[in-house]
Amino acid sequence: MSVEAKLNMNLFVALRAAFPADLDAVAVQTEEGLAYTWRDLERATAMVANLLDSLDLPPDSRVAVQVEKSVEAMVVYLATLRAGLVYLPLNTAYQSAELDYFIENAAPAVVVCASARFGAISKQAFARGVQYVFTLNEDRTGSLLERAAQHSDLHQPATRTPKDLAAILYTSGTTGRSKGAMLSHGNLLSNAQVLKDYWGWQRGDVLIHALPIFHVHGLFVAIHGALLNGSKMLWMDRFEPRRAIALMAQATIFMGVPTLYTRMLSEPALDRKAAAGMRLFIAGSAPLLLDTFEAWRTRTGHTILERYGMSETLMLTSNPYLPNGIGKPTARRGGTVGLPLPGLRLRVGGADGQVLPTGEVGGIEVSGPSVFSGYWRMPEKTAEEFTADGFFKTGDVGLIDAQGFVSIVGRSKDLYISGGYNVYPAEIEGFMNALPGVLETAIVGVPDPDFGEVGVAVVIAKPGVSLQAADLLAQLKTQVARFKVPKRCYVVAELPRNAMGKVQKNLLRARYASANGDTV
Ligand code: MCA
Ligand code: AMP
Repeated sequence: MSVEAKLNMNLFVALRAAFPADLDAVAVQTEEGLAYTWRDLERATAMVANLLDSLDLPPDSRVAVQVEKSVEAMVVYLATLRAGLVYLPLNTAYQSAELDYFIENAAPAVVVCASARFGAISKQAFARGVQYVFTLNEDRTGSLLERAAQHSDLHQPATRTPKDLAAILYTSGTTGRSKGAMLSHGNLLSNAQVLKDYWGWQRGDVLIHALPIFHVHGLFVAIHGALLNGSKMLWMDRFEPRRAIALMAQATIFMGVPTLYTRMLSEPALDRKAAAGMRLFIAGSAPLLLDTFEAWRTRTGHTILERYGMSETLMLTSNPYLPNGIGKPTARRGGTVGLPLPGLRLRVGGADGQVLPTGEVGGIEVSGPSVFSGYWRMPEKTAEEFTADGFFKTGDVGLIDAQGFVSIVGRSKDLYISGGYNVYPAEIEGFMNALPGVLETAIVGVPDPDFGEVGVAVVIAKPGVSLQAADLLAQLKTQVARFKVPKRCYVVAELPRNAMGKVQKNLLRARYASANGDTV
């Protein structure tokens, strides 16, 4: 490697340096039977990066991508890093109003979408000042690859410093609109390196890549993990439990949100034999129920390793992989998210800003190299989320025990997590309140055996209006991502309120916890 390349702290350069010597070995294998070699990844990222370079964009220009999961979509991510631009992934579930906000707020120079959505998205994008809209489809067609094919397959990665922006990930909020968490090359690389060591990635590891690549878990934790270890990925465009179980015979590592584990547990094919060659099962993004942790151990003989993270901070804690500390075996403990990762400082803060002692419950606060620098163009919101001494306030409520294990016991923010996706009731209540005939809505998350939690909407109609719950949900589905749409809706005469007139969501949670909650 040249001295210049060594000084280049572009995340892509570090990932590329970890490619195995045999560039003709398979890097990614799809379920359709396609095999992409490491050389294919090298060449394809070079061609797309050259296309991006040819647009002559200022550094830090954003490339917003809303396409279905595919190996080519991953190539676009890596090429964006390579070209020194900023990647902005957008869930394909997002509807037009949601997309419009992201485009307006992030002001990307480039948007990539499916051909089927080109008409609507390009109109929106050009109206918001986007310069280029390319298409990319699941079947590898579209203008992006057509244009990239005209470019050289050699490319010198753009020089980046650890502080330079690599990606913006939008997270919703309890008030107002979504905020773009700014993640730098240094944030992403430091976290990937820590996880590579902590989880004992080794020669010969093969990852089943089953998660969407719009969010931290599938895009960073999984992809960076495999690439930084030069490991092959078995690529699932969509998770399907039986196929995932069948892939275990050729794999060693699986990463999933708890719903993926409960869905696999529902399959008779899951047993010790199916999982015999696996080394590690990792869960995160939502609480893993103790029942799931134990059922998995009984059925497969493997103990799931649970870890905890956020878009703003990347991975913060992990249950141990190897004996923790020097010669001290520490078991993975169900119901906890493990120990703070090396280099991260994690503490529990009290209501008055004091740091709480071991075992006391309070707000989890963190600082360290993977913690983001702030929200895109929102300095006030950024300032609100950090303590005076620079710790990020996660909004998760928990404790650290005497052995250093962290448990999350609640959240100070009003959100629920459904199948690994965060849903902020305030955002959806806003949409429902704007529907014709709706006076007021309250949305709560209630337990669900499949998604962990699901939303329930409780609605009051305007005087004299008769509302049908099913109609309300159908209308909502045209406006927001499906995973944000409550699974049940009840039209009621009044909502329970405290003396201050505030809706008592705890009472609604209790009342609508079961699928046959009261319909009024
Ligand atoms: C799909 N639906 C959902 C969800 N997913 N509803 C609620 N919650 C969901 N997560 C809707 C569908 O649109 C459909 O609605 C209906 O539910 C049934 O869909 P189904 O076919 O069962 O869903 P699926 O397509 O199989 O998807 C389920 C899934 C998926 C595989 C669990 O949601 C998923 O991949 N989740 C992973 C999310 C993730 O990667 N999170 C990581 C975020 P309709 O019938 O109306 O169409 S990163 C993060 O949290 C931090 C940083 C971290 O620590 O990792
Ligand atoms: P996101 O905003 O999508 O980055 O989601 C981050 C949130 O997911 C965290 O603030 C936690 O509330 C939650 N989370 C992630 N991993 C876990 C876990 N293992 N257990 C409980 N909650 C988790």
